[in-house]
Amino acid sequence: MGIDFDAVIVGAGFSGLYMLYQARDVLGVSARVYEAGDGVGGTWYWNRYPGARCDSESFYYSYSFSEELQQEWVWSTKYPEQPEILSYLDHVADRFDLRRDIQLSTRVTKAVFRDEDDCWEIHTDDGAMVTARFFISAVGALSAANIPSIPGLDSFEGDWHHTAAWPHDGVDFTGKRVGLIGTGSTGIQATPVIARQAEHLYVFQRTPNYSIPARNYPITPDQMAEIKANYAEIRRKCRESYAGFPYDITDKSAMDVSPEERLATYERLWGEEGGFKFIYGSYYDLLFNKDSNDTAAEFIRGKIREIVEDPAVAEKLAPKHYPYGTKRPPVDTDYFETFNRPNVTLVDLRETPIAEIVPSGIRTSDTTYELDVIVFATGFDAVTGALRRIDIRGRDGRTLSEKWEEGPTSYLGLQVARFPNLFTISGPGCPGVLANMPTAIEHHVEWIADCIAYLRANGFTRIEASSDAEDAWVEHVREVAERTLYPLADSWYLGANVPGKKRVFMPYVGGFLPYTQRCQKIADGGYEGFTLSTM
Ligand code: NA7
Repeated sequence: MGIDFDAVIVGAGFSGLYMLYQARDVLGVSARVYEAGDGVGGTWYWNRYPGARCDSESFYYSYSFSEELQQEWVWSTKYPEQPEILSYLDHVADRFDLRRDIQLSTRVTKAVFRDEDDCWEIHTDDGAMVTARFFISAVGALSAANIPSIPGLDSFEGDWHHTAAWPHDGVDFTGKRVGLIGTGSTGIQATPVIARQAEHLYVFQRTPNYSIPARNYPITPDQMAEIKANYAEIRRKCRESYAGFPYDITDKSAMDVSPEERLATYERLWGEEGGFKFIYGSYYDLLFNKDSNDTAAEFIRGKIREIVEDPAVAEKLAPKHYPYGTKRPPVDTDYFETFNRPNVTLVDLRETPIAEIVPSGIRTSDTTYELDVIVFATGFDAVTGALRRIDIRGRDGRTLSEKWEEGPTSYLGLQVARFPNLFTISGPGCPGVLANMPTAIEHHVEWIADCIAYLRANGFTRIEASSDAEDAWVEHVREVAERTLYPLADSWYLGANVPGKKRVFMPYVGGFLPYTQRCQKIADGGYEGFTLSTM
């Protein structure tokens, strides 16, 4: 039986585009990408909600693999908006002539491993089936939308949208009463923008968030020239860091400095720098030491109380029940300020939970909010959701979804035992979602490409993570997470946002550099923990 492709890749976002480039143009193997959307871009194709932008700075939230690409592309601002990132990815697809191997508007529905000839049968929603030696998931860790099953949604007479499936021609909120559910990074970006247009915006908050101002600015030609001249150093810093960000890491604990010095640091990071530097460029132990964390958390609560004029609203917006940074820290522009607008109301769902959706709006335990539009900014079935929605069957016929019923397992976040020749870019158990994604993605893609090159050079047709290596890695991921404050929050890192999802801390928090070094050592040692074989 012949095989149609060396590699089939699912998804044409940051991961899938680069995986295709590596497979086809670097390794020289045949590859096909299937993408459900009718354009490339992944996250940046789907998330078109008002205010959607990157929380990482443009000059490092981008590919590093091509010097020409990074030298020719010009970013307009520190934090680009969704359309700009989408046009960057469109440019990448054109520049590297990737489109001819991408089949758009096609969803992979099923994939079955064929034991007899070490290949995958991949089924798509157009009724076709192709075979491939390697099946590579580039489906994205934050792509399976989480729409809560609130009773009565079907009865709602207005419009409703999830932020990750936003209409391409936009939504006009003018004169509308809007209810927005969710105050994660997405809700926090969307709130100020919707509030400026809507007649009235009701923000339904289940958990308040420690959001840091972005301090966005346009990048001048001189600044861009300086960034371009320094790309080598910026990229080196990203690769050698704890989380893929090019920030200078301090070895100081927040408890090692005087209260005055700490306050000055936090004021500078809040007032001038903004964004992720607050967590990744302040004190090394904010995520390890509760006392240190308390100093940052209290500082942020103080800022919320300063900004929000109504003290009762400020108290509701000030997070108190989990440490700062243990849920993904949002980055905002005028989020807390928006609650001073007369057309914005905060609804605290801890006090008055949603009872149901009714034809005219949302009914909480104490009143009904009359609405024309409901916006679900309720996040994702993160990391595992998109893969579990595909019927993937490994060598014993068991599905990946069944295997992960009791929590996700993987070896290095790259492979799953009993699923040979399946690679999972940004799978569970890797630093990806905690890191600067493009840096983490480039690492995974290059590791997979090197692995395929090794298998081909040595005549192997199959690679599979051993169950022992997988068990040991899952245990290591758990044990490293236990040493941090992360498990103290009900976050999507833990699957806590999806009812019924097994609570397992999914990202690897042992540090990006130690992780990549370990992956390299495993590869250099002939893929320790994997079984390599020939048909
Ligand atoms: P998040 O960060 O998961 O935020 C989702 C928000 O929706 C969060 O405030 C949730 O509250 C809330 N939520 C979820 N389900 C419900 C229900 N049933 N009722 C009320 N509120 C609910 O998703 P985002 O899209 O904001 O961000 C995802 C990632 O994208 C982000 O971390 C970045 O990496 C980019 P909760 O906190 O669970 O109580």
